Amino acid sequence: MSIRIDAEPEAVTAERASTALLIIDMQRDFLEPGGFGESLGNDVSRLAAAIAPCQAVLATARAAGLLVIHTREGHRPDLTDCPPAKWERGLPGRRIGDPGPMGRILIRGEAGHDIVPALAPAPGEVVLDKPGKGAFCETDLDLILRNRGIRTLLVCGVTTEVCVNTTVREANDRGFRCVVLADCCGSYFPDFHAAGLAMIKAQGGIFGWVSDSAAVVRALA
Ligand code: C5J
Repeated sequence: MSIRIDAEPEAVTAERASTALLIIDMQRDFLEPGGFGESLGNDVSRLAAAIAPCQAVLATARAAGLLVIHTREGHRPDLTDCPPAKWERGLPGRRIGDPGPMGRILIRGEAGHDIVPALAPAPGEVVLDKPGKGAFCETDLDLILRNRGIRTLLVCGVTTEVCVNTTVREANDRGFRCVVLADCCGSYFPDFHAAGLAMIKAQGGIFGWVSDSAAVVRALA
């Protein structure tokens, strides 16, 4: 069955069976008061604003039978999968693996690494642990999408300019069509959020489309 999603720079037509929902890094440490993100001085409400729109899209995607994939950015406790070039860029005492307010920072299994309860994965949904910013880097995401015949991705998550943008660029180069849902994404920096969306849809949609939760709910209803 075909769906038509209102988007910029133009509406997107896709097959429901070949469309997946990809929710990027909606983790407690990035979104919740008292987490790692807030400990760096960030206003986490800018990210938390994306939770309710994501919930609406997630409920609709589940009801429509779409493949749902949740990602989490994080590393093994021994940091063997954390490139030194990534680790060394953190502030001293606030580096990956250091003790944080919700457990060791960006370490798998720690409380802060979990997805926020409002968007908890349902049984059977894919949860993908990724060591990089992009969700394709050193993961089996490409394999999963191709095995399931996916061609179009509805993309939500944080942060717009880092993990969402990196993943969308990777996906575009691999031949997937990406529809980024503006109100389902967030950044600590409003300018970066706006620019991160603008550059996706510029020049006729140079590496994707930008839409929103209401348009996806309408399309899948
Ligand atoms: C994500 C980050 N998820 N900004 N991580 O965007 O470090």
